[in-house]
Amino acid sequence: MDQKVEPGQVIRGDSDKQMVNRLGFDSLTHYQFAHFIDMNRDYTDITKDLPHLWSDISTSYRANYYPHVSVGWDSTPRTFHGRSPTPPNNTPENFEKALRVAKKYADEHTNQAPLITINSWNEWTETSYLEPDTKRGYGYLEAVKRVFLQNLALAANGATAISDSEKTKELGCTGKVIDGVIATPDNFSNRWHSSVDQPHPHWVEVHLAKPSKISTVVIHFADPHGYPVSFEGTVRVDGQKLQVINETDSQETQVYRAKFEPVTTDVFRLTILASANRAFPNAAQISEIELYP
Ligand SMILES: [Ca+2]
Repeated sequence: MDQKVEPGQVIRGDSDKQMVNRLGFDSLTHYQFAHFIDMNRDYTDITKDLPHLWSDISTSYRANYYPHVSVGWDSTPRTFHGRSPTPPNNTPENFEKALRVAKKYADEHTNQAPLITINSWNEWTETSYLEPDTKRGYGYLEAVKRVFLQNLALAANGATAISDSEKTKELGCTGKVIDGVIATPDNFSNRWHSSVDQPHPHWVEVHLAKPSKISTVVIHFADPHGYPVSFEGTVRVDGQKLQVINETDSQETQVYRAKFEPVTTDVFRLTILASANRAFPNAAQISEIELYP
């Protein structure tokens, strides 16, 4: 048993391990890859080393070790000299692979909390941040979402979609509401577009692979001039229709998010009663519908 440290007492000569044990910490993690990993190489090579590095640390300390993932590392925004190695190829795709390695580690260590740490939300001066920017957009945040949240409405997860109608020049477009591709204001070709020959209401319906609990819907719109302003979302429960969202004067031009009481269902229908573009009053369009537990 290590000697207890009293308030004000000075202990010299301890190793990191001795000090952590002496102070009685019950968990450990890291703040940055740069503090425990050779950074002078490709981000994908760093990722390969993570599992055995974490395991070595975990077995060296009494406290639980929680795996850490850094978005990147480059401190030159705030330093003029002494440039340190900066690992290339920390793309959102490779960051996602590192997160999957961390999730696997957490899933395998069932004796501790399912927790990982990420550097960071907004460490811009070390070029390690999740926040969106002009280079990667929402790429890093989308990577976190893909790893830790299962979008039940994805075609890749067995969902299918039907709609009341499609625009003649975009036949087959209904499937685009569940393909995982999200329109941007500059390129909104990834969308379901209703017939322009029939008036509102229009609807698009997502059928899940199996009845599942959902409590969150995210709806991505397409043309920033043609977003829905009045719409409702319903689910089917025991053959009955249950309304979970209802908006009559929405001003959101790109994405709508809503949480509701958890409900188990296999069908979500979005019915659009009116859209914003008065030049095309019959047109309704949606780029993506996401459903989460
Ligand atoms: Ca889509």
